[in-house]
Order: sequence, then structure tokens, then C-alpha cells
Amino acid sequence: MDDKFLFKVVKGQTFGIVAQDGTANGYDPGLPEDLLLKMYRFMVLGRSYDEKAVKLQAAGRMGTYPPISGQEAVQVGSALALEPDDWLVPSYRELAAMMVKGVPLKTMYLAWMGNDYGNALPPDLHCLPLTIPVGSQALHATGFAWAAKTRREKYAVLCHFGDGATSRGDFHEALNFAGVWHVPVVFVVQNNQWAISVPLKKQTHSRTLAQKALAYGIPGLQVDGNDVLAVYAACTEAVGRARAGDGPTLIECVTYRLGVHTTADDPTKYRSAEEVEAWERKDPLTRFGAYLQKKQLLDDGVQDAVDAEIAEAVKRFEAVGAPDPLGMFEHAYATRPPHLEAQRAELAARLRNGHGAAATPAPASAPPSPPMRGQRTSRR
Ligand SMILES: Cc1ncc(C[n+]2csc(CCOP(=O)(O)OP(=O)(O)O)c2C)c(N)n1
Ligand SMILES: [Mg+2]
Repeated sequence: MDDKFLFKVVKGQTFGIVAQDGTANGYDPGLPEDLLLKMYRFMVLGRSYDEKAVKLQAAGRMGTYPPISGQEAVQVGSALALEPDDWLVPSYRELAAMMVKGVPLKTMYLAWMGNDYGNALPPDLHCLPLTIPVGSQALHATGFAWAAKTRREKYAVLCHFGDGATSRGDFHEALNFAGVWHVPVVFVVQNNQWAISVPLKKQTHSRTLAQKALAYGIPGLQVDGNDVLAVYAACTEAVGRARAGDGPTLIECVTYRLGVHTTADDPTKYRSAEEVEAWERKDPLTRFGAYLQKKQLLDDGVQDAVDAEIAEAVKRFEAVGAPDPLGMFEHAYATRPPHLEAQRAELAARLRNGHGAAATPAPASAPPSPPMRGQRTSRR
């Protein structure tokens, strides 16, 4: 197997398959048509979901949102490499990967609307909820993979994080532990060149992020992250090795965040229009579209079908009422500690009396509710 092992064959180079004009090189895996069309559909779905979320946010119908535009190839290519029983451990910017895993669009919109039930994912999807603390999910992924090994279960774990996360201790601890214990985990770095306003060159003095694998004694490969076939090929091999008991892998996907970091960010303050335009010319969707066009597989109906699916998801998510305020006490502890039990009882009593929650507004005649413990009083 080793002399065919992609990570050995293309060592030291950025692995790619499809050029921007859609022509493929000798590494084209010749995937079946239905898989190619599935890849394309998920990429279009990711892009369109994103555009809709940004518009909803501007209209005040969505909370702060982190766009994925430009990063669809990494997300779709890596998630499609997973078997249904493999686990996906995403950051906050992996919405297209989560869609591939089967997380409903409505659920993800809910999460970004601040409704915590959007983070309650059905366990059979084998997908953890999105993670906000940068890089912390790498440790969860290693832990999950260690559990697979100690319980002799066959699943692999694939974890995404950004270039900025590689500067955190969590990244090093997760890779070190994974290397020592040879656990079935694939780390996929979405190197989108920026960690909010911090550029990659201020993040690391290494030539690549992939080479950091060397320090942990695990295989590492740099991949063109705007080439969905290359990402899929690399991740399929890495997931296969994990499942076969051959240990962890680090894959750096070189890509670019075309949009804002989140809808609270203004990237014109820290990066040039020329830089963004240069990456727009490497758009992963245009590239894969050109590849499919050459194979005469491009289907004009995809966009309309995706738009209808998104419109339906928005309708369903906007029909969901405000969450039950008592829900905030659930799911954090198996057994609630006494101080939270007391706070829960206090809130439940206030809700019963019609005070203290937007979901059950107090009648106009009710006296003003006294401030909750720890709540600041408004002078207005
Ligand atoms: C532990 C922690 N520190 C700081 C932040 C604030 N923060 C949110 S995103 C971000 C940048 C992360 O950059 P990167 O890892 O490259 O991911 P990207 O946002 O580019 O996908 C920072 C510093 C956070 N969420 N968590
Ligand atoms: Mg980044």
C-alpha cells in the first residue's frame, strides 16, 4: 500500500487534480457521475445557504453569522469522504460539511439565530454541534477517536479548524496525543489565509501548516482546498487509513474566505480588493462547474432546486417560536449542581407568575418585574 500512498507520492507539493479551466490531471479518481453531481449540489447548496443567511442577517432576521463562501470545496470534499458511522467534529464555519452529514438547514439557521435547539443534533447523524472556542474541538476529536480505539469500534473522526487555530495549545495537544496513541482521527485545517484580521504570516513561521505533522510523527499533506476532487481524494485516503488502524493524519487545505469573517466584521480594513479578486478567480464552484461542463454533466436545474429547498427551510425556521427559557438549564450537566437547580426553580416560578421572559410576556396590567439575580438594571 505504501508506495501508492498519496501522501508519500506527492510529498512536499501542494496536491491538486483540477485546474481552474476544469481540466484534470492523472490523479483524477474517475468518480461515478452520481457522486460528482452530489458534490456539486452540496457546493451550490452551501453557497446559496450562505448568501441567504447574510441577507437575513442584514434584514435583522438572523444573528451574527460566519460566511463559508469560497470554502465549499474543503467542506463538501472532506465530509463526503466519511462513512455514515464516522464522526464529524466541526468549527463554527463548517456548515456545508454539516449539510453533507445530514444536519437539516432549518436546524443550522436556528443555531445562528441564537436558538440553542439549533445545536441539538440528532445523535444518529454522528456530527457534533458547531464549536465557537477556537481550536477546542481538536481535543474533542482526539478524545472521540481514542474512545473508538479503546472500545474497539471502527469509526473514524474528521475534525475541521482554521489556520488561526494551529497557533493554539489545543492544536498541539490534540495532535501530540493522537500521534502517541495512534488514534483514528483526520485533522483538516481550513487555511483560509486569515484569522479575522491576522494574516497567515503572523500566525506561523513554518513554510506550510501541513509540515507540522512531522513533529507529531504523523502523515501530513498540503492540498489545493479549492479543488473538491483533490480534497475528497486526500480525505478518503486519510479516513481509510484511520478506519484501518493506521493512525491520524493532518491535511492542510489551502483556500480563501471570500466574504467577511462574520457579519460583524469589515475586511476592507485589513485586506486589499486585489487580493480578494485574485481568489475570486480561483472560485471552487466555478472550477468544479467547468470540470462537470467538460464531462457534459452540468445540470442547470440544480440552482432552482436548491433555492426552493432554502426557501422552505427559512419558512420552517422562522415559524419556530422563541425557545423555552428553562432550556438553558438542560444538557450541560448529567446531574444539575445545586446552585443551578436553585436558579432554575427561581426562573420557573417567575415564568409561572408571568415575569422575566420574552416567550411568555407579562400582561400589560402586571407590575414591573424586579431584576433577576445578576441582571443589570436599566435606567431607561
Ligand atoms: C479561544 C478563542 N479565542 C478567541 C476567539 C475569537 N475568535 C473567533 S474566530 C477567531 C479567528 C479564528 O481564525 P481561524 O482559526 O483561522 O478560523 P477562521 O475564522 O478563519 O475560519 C477568533 C480569534 C474565540 N472564538 N475563541
Ligand atoms: Mg482562518
